[in-house]
Amino acid sequence: MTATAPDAGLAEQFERTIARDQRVEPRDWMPEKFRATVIRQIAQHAHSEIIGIQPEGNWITRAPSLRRKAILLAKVQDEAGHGLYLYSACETLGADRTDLTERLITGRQKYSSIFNYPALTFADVGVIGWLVDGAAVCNQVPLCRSSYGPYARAMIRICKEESFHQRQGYELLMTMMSGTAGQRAMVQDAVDRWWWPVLMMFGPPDRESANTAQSMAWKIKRHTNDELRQRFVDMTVPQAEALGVTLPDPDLRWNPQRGAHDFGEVDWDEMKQVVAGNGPCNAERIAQRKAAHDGGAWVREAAAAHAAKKAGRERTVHQ
Ligand code: BYC
Repeated sequence: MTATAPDAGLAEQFERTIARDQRVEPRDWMPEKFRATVIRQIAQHAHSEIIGIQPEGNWITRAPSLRRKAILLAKVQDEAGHGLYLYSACETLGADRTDLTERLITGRQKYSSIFNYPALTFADVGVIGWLVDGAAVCNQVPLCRSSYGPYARAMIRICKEESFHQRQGYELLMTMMSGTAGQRAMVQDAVDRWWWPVLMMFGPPDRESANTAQSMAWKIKRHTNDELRQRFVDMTVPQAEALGVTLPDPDLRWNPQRGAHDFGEVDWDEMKQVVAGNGPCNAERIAQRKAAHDGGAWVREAAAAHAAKKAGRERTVHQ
């Protein structure tokens, strides 16, 4: 692995790489704080993808047609894949996969607040695709230019898939909006419940964001939380109009001076509560993840035993 005590040359080379907008690669020397910050962000991102399977996964058996079931199954499989690329990207920094999972299920590492809200109706599946994946695309496209190479490269494929997810959600909602009055009401109800939690996905306001300044200086993050939240609101308003739904914010309006939408204040206390573990589904999400991890122990043991046996046989052949 890389040295911990830099000679001046290594530190300068790192600074030059960042200044020239080049990528830091796993074998390059990097400050320990840079390594820890990237591990923190990628691990939380990976955990979010894996926990994010649960709200929608619950709907696979109840999707209203074979077509909707196949689409949802494919989407959920994509999210599992994203988790795997991201855990692998973390391993390139020396993080241990078992340790990361332990940190998630013991609550020592965070995952996105959004997945602690329940998906109550099938309209929620559409709204998750449109708004949650839409927010993910908005937040993650700039991460394709993140300064840590394996993260930036993983984000390229993830963003392509997230953008497909966003479109499938929007298409589902378009179909429901051209259905019965009851279906239209279900969509509006789902939008009303998800809108504010989605705005929380971008993180705390810049004035309270502990990590943004350093992460921007290192080009791990390319925009602040508030910049991306604003970009998302501006992008979503015309989509809501085309869909025929109302975004539940009386303060939402176009501001010609700023050339952007003004919008109401997110309930930051609610976000803090959800991040602290007190959201509507936190306990259930972690319990389900832990049960899946414990239930999979025999598979990990069998794979390790098989690998050891195979290595033993290869040693005998080579003696
Ligand atoms: N929920 O200093 P800040 C997906 C934490 S996956 C919970 O601004 P930073 C999808 C933050 O980690 C969506 N915690 O932090 C999956 C920090 O805690 P620590 C996930 C949050 O890192 C399946 C503290 O609050 N996307 O889209 O500069 C299906 C202070 O925040 C949240 C990513 O992970 C939150 N909402 O900025 C469908 C994207 N917000 O570690 C869709 C990559 C903040 O100091 N990550 N915290 O204890 C990022 O872009 C950044 O990490 C964030 C936060 C913008 C999220």
